[in-house]
Amino acid sequence: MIKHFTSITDAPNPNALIQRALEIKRAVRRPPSAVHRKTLVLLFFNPSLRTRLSTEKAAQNLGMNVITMNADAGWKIELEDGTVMDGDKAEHVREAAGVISQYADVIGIRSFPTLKDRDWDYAEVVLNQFKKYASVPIISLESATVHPLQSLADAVTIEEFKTKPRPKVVLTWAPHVRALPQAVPNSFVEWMKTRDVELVVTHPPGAELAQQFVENVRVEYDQQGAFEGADFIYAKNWSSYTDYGQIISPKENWMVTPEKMALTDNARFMHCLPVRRNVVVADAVLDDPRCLIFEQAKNREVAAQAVLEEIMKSGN
Ligand code: AN0
Ligand code: CP
Repeated sequence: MIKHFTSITDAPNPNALIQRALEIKRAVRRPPSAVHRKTLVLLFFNPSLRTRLSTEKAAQNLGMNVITMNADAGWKIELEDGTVMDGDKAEHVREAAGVISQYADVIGIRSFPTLKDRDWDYAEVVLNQFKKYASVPIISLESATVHPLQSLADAVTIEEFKTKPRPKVVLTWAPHVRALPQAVPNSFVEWMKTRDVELVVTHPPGAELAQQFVENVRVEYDQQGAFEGADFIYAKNWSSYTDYGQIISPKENWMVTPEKMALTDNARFMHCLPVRRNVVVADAVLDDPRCLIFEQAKNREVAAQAVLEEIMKSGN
């Protein structure tokens, strides 16, 4: 029995501890399968409410251990190969990813774009360096350019709430006071393209998304025209891709209002959250019973669970 463990003087028999650690290691190496619990390590380089809670809960539902690290403050990691590390970055991603892989069976990473260097962001340097140097599977918790767990949950939600075989799904740009990533719209479009839906993207000039995402997608600059006959309105702000990272400020008001929703075919309103009330969307739309924001948030859990289960099935 030891009370504290702050120095060797706290351990009456250091050798006993060494031997016990080696014993544990041998047992862990050959685990009875029912006892060995898989471990998920979640690394957040940016804050999160939904992704963090839903992914932790999904992992717990599967009987996994979860370790979450908030890496948004103070942990500066070197991502470039071959650099002389004489600046402020104390650890290279090679070691960080390699070390986390010693504890984790799966690693989740949330990493927003810089919104300054488009090529760097769209090369997905953070995610790809972890993928390259970790020895276990990597899950995106929203990377620089996509947010697949969100889009999977959104696709599940649309599947649940559609009342027509081929609903009209409208992704509308909406205003915001800060420059936000294109990850959610990029991903939403990518996933909707695989579904049996009539997809329309509407945004003001200057808000064009990257060609690789919107190729063959109907884009309309007239928001109200796009809303006509819609079954789902999915609102999201994003900053400019062409004038990279800049806030777009159109002359007309692109906020989603009850008046605009009245143009639809009694559409359901969707947003990934967090949302700024009366900037992105009016209170009356969010508080209307046809709004699906909590259903979307709820579906984040089953989406994450389905993904984790699939990864585990692959024998990882
Ligand atoms: C983030 C974004 O636009 O990517 C997170 C959305 C899931 N949104 C905000 O920071 C408001
Ligand atoms: N929608 C979403 O991913 O929210 P968080 O940023 O809170 O995780």
